[in-house]
Amino acid sequence: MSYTSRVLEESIEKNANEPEFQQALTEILPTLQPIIEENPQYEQAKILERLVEPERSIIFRVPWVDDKGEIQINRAYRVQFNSAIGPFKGGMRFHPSVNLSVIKFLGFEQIFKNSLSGLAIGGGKGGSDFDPKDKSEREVMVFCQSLMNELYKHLGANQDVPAGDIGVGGREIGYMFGQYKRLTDQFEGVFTGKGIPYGGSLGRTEATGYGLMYMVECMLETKGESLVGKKVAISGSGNVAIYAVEKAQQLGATVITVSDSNGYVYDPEGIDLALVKEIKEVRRGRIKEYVDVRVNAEYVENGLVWSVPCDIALPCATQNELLLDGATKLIENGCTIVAEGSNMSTSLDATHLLLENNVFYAPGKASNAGGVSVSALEMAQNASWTPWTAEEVDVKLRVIMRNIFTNSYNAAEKYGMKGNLSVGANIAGFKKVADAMMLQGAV
Ligand code: NDP
Ligand code: 2IT
Repeated sequence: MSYTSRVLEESIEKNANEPEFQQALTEILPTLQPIIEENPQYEQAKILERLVEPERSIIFRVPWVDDKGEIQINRAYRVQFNSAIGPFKGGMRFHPSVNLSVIKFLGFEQIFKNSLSGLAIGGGKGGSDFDPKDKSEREVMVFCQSLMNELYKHLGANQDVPAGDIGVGGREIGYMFGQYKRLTDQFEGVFTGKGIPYGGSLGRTEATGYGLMYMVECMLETKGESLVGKKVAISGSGNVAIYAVEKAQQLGATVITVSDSNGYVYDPEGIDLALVKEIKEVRRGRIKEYVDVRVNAEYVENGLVWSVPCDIALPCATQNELLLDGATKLIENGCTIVAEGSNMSTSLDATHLLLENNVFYAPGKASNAGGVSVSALEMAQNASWTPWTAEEVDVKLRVIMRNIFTNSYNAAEKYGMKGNLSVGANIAGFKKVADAMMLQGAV
């Protein structure tokens, strides 16, 4: 049995109740086989056995008092997966579906993504099963403060630097950062995605969505095409989706869908982004409100957004949102590019189907790396007490996304899998981390 198969089998058994983590392991480990064969020292040094085991996992209670005066208890996590190439770095997710398996899959993916960014950031992820959706401003604040009363002990600008993810945006980061500062008396770059008045980077809010479109530009260039005139289907209507819509429109595409967990909107004229921002960023409302204003658009409750014909599909909501049925529809309708804004958007069987049908596919760890990359740029600005302009950040983001594309593309080609960005991204991300671990001894 090959080394990668053996470690996969052992880690699946060891993490028996963690389906999302198992899925990430199954997606990544087998693709590393060629680089493992080329570098027998990795097996000797048990690099894979070490890589699949987080350096530290913290699970803790978050008690808080709701608006009725009742005590509520949530569970929170921080999985500090790998710090071989830099401080732990990765977002916090607040969503009722959060559990250890979800946080571990996200943290594991983050190791490779952060390495691909070319910047000095290790992999980590955290979150809680808290649902900010139905909570008042005060409840969100006291929850964030209570969570930090424990988490602050494990964070630091050179130790572990969280950011946002599903359910965690500028508001939540502000409350968590404020509580960290209060508890430690330190003003340091311990979160990214901070507000601009207190050390946030210009361009971080837009970075994931914009970066995704810069990646799609690179994919199109290989076919001598551009975004002009392309029909783009996007799922989600949160941070990543909104700024993917914005950049896609700026680059000449027509975005025809957005969604949330209740349904999708199909607007053949092109999504009215100002309206989506008003509903989602200002009112924190539901996407179905879109058709109250844009009466010619259609709202489909619980529908399959991937059944809308498009040239390019960009899942930007959550994991496993593009399954076999969706992939089949996309292929039938002539879609030629799928690039993931969300993490592990596509199930393994759906990914295989897309690849078999020559759909050019970019995995989230490559195509959504713009967010964490600008986070690392925020850390650099904080460390030097010097803010950069939005233009400087955007230029750097675009260069980073192009490098990620090229490095992933070239790695796939080198190992005889030309065009398979999934394999390429895994190999390119793995190499730097593995070499850093080798150089640091058995740690
Ligand atoms: P937001 O909370 O801003 O938005 C999430 C969107 O996805 C909402 O429209 C939400 O709908 C929808 N969604 C969430 N969970 C589900 C679900 N279970 N089923 C269907 N729809 C769902 O999060 P982000 O935009 O920040 O994150 C979206 C994805 O991008 C995640 O996978 C995240 O890990 C990834 N990502 C985020 C980065 C960032 O910088 N923010 C960076 C890289 C990746 P509803 O309101 O109904 O829940
Ligand atoms: O999945 C991700 O890369 C993020 N949620 C962003 C992480 C970060 O530290 O900016």
